[in-house]
Amino acid sequence: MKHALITGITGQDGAYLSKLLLSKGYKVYGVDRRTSLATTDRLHYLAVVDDVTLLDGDVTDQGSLVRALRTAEPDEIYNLAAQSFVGASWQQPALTAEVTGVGAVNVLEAIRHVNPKIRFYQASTSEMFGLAQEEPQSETTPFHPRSPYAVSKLMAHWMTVNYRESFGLFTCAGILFNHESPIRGIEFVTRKITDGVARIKHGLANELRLGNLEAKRDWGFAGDYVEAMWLMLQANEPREYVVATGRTSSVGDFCRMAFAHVGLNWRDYVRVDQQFARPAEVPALWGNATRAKVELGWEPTVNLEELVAMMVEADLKRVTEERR
Ligand code: NDP
Ligand code: GDR
Repeated sequence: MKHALITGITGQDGAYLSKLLLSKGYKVYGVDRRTSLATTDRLHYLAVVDDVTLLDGDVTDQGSLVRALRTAEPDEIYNLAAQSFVGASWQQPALTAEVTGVGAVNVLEAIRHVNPKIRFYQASTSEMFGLAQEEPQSETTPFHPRSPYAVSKLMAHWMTVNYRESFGLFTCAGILFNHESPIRGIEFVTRKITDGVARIKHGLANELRLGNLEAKRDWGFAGDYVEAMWLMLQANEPREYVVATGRTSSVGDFCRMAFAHVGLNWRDYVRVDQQFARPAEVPALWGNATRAKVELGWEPTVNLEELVAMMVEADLKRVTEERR
């Protein structure tokens, strides 16, 4: 039986990846940091909480990682832990660098010392393209990060490549474009919109305040994207891969589709509020996932219309249950 260790197991992707790996017969361990409230809601939502083993640890605490590796004896490690909210990274840049950047180095160092045969996946991001130098973006597009988050991820990305080149470790980096689901964090724009739509539909709110409506993103479904992570670690050679749908839409487009799903016109409810604008914006991202499709046989299965419907329906259900 293969063993996998996931940092960031309590996040959106950690929950979907746990479900995928369990379905493939893995023994799944997760690094779980100490918090004053439980963080296992997403593992409950996908009904995997009883099937994974949580180990106390934090990616900023090297000793805890070494202990986790010794306990789990993983064949594969997926480093998903991060301060992942771009907006917060300007308020807490040093913490973001420590968790999102140095955290990856700590995991790589633990692998180097405990067992260099462990295969490693790094959660890199399309945010590294930032002020994109070409359209669409692929593995060869130059990087231009625009936030402390993206700069931290770029450091982790190059460390991932460097540990392969320096020590021969099997390290892969997935440059994943935005991916969403009903368990996306509420602060990210898609979930904020679908939650807002559900509240407005149920009469609990009468407007939705957003920042830049013109920003464009290539949005996919998280369940599809964790499949790509796993495929990368099964390949013969470690590489970098872009994972994206190949379609880009604006925040305004997402609003239009989400409100239309419940028969409302988004322009009647959405208000622009500069509070949600960013000091430096990433205006447009659009991915070219040809390498992942050709080399890994990866394909997205959920399109944007289906994703919007899935998320709005889940939030309508949640709000209905909250009101009971
Ligand atoms: P989430 O924000 O939902 O999850 C982040 C996870 O990291 C949580 O489990 C969180 O734990 C954990 N974490 C935070 N700080 C630490 C720490 N110091 N030590 C250990 N764990 C920590 O992110 P997603 O699931 O959306 O994303 C997964 C990864 O992929 C992240 O690295 C993200 O930056 C990256 N990514 C995401 C994309 C997306 O569109 N979703 C696209 C490209 C990259 P807790 O529950 O305790 O807060
Ligand atoms: P992003 O996701 O920054 O792309 O990072 P987010 O959903 O936060 O923003 C997407 C775009 O929407 C614009 N926007 C708003 N964003 C938020 N959060 N709230 C608003 O009210 C709002 N109004 C407009 C933003 O300005 C931006 O242009 C996500 C994270 O998951 C990262 O961890 C990951 O690396 C990238 O996706 C790929």
